[in-house]
Amino acid sequence: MNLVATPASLSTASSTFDAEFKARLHWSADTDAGIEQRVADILADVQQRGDAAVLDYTARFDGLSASAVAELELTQAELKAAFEGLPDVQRHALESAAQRVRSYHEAQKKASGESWSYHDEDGTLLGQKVTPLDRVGIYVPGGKAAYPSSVLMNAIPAHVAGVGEIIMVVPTPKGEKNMLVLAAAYVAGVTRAFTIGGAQAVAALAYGTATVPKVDKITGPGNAYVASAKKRVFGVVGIDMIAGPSEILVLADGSTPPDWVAMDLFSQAEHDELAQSILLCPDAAYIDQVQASINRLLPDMPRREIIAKSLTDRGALILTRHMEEACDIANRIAPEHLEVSSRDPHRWEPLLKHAGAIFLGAFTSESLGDYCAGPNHVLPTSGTARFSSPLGVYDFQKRSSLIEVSEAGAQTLGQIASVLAHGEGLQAHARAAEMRLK
Ligand code: HSO
Ligand code: ZN
Repeated sequence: MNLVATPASLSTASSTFDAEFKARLHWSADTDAGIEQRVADILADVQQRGDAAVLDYTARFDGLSASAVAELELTQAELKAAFEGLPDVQRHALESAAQRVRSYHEAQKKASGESWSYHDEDGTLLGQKVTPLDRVGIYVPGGKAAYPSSVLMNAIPAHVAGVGEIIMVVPTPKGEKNMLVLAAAYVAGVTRAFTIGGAQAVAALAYGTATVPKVDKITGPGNAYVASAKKRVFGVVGIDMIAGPSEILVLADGSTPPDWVAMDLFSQAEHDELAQSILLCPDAAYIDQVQASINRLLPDMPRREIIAKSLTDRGALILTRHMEEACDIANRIAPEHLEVSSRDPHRWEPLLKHAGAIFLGAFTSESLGDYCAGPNHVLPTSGTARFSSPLGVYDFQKRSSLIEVSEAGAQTLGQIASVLAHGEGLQAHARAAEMRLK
């Protein structure tokens, strides 16, 4: 295996840049028809047979047999014991991360998640009432992508929003539990947890079974089956987003040690062969230095094969004409993570519009954001940062409009409504407004 990763070297000055760039960037969320059909069948089966179907699929796909779904539930005592059984350093790290994520989301709730109202000139009250969802489901992947940090990032904003019950599902192949995931569930305030996964778990949460309670919204990442199941149950329940492979874009002015930048590119590349790491920089000599760092550091990385494939297939080191152009291209890519690795990050930040999260300055490694800085690490991918936002408290709340029309207000509004209702040919609407006129 050739471990020398050679991200494509592109120059914005070349005439082929746009075409090469588009080809490299492309990723599609489409799932193949076979998966779609199998998922549709599983959803229909769980909807019909409930617990019995969940048990069948869990035995078949996860090699985990039980005679009742209740046996697949993790008790609060088990979650607590998992937390207490961790080595001190892990317990403290988990608690510190949780505390920082909680503080951040509490600030988010204060800034944009509260009810508001005002009175107009007729004394009519108008406003918006913000309420938490009653019950949400959090999908936590099992196996190689089991991330305790993602448990914190999904459950804590739900908890801060005031969600009544947080139901976690986590596939547990052959019954082998990930103690850090269980401990994170405890720290984050998960209400109930089941060792089930796949499309069958999504179906159980969406439709409810005798044992698994029906939720109002499902969040959390998963494989192609889970993504397809989430898309299909959308409408019956809310969903957060369909996450694509991780992405990092580093915008560098050449002032950060090149090894730091190389490692930051690795940090997302190591997630997945389909992950994308891109460097944009106006300094050709610096790009060569980063390439040299990549070549020197890669052989020692335990996940070097994944990193090498990701960098070779989807990575790019791009020479731009200047930093302004780099900012412009960053906006076109709208990456999940955008590092501004510059001695003057605040000069460039105002030019940046589209990114899931923006990391300012050489010390702000993206990996700190993945675990413990405080902001959420569930972020829009594949260019969707053009129109969507990080997972947040607002995803676990909804809004109701509030209207209390005063007697004076009924006169003003009644006349307007009456005219418009007649225009639409809706007599009952018009009469309802007119009856309240003096
Ligand atoms: N970077 C990932 C989240 C994560 N990283 C979890 C490490 N653990 C989201 O793009
Ligand atoms: Zn990560």
